[in-house]
Amino acid sequence: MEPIFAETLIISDLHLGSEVSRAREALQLLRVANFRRLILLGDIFCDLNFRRLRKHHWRFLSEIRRLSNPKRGTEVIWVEGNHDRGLTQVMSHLVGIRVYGEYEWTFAGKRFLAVHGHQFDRFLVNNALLSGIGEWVYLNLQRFESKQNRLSRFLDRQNSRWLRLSPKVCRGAMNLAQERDADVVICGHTHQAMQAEQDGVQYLNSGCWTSSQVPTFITISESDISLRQFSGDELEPTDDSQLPDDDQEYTDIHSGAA
Ligand SMILES: [Mn+2]
Repeated sequence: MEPIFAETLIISDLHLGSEVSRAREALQLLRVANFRRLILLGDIFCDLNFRRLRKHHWRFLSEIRRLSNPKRGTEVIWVEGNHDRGLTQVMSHLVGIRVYGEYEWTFAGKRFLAVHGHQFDRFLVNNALLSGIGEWVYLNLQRFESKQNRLSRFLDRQNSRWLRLSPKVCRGAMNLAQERDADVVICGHTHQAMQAEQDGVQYLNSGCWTSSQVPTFITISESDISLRQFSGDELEPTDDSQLPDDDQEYTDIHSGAA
């Protein structure tokens, strides 16, 4: 993977606490990339059940906390997703960063708007509970995908829901960008990385970091805005034996002042 230098790095839909979360690779990305601002664009968590968090999930959170230390000069922004709802208070205490519903900024003469995207998901807005259950099952069963056919069909149906959702979120985001006079609008939520441009508004979807897809992220620099795939193959494997056990990390992340 070539070196990453960006003013802003954006990732979404990591779903920490789910079996399919690619926390280890997300952590690798944070460690190899050079950036001044990090936007966590929603659904970083799967739910509020912290007991489901694995060693790498805690390690990712520790890294976020480390990055957000004011002395480092890195700005960390959390934009709330539908799975992160209710986490605002918890996260500001635990990791020490602010959580936004939407985040707007200006860089290199362009106005940017970052919003998770569930706001444009009519099915989710109208059937929050049903949709929540479907999505939970979808994420948790992905690991059995190849073993059972009936399950595969269910997962395919869920996948096609995401695919249908992709243009809807794009349209909704484009409309909001027009309203807000933004040049670039960025969403997650659909788990489908994509780019589009219409009437001078640029749309990007940051995709996801769960096992069924290639992990993707967005970088913004002075000269370009790119949607990129993560390939960790060339990276040094992390040596687990050198790291503290789960309990120690848990203490570590809870002990410092927020
Ligand atoms: Mn979402």
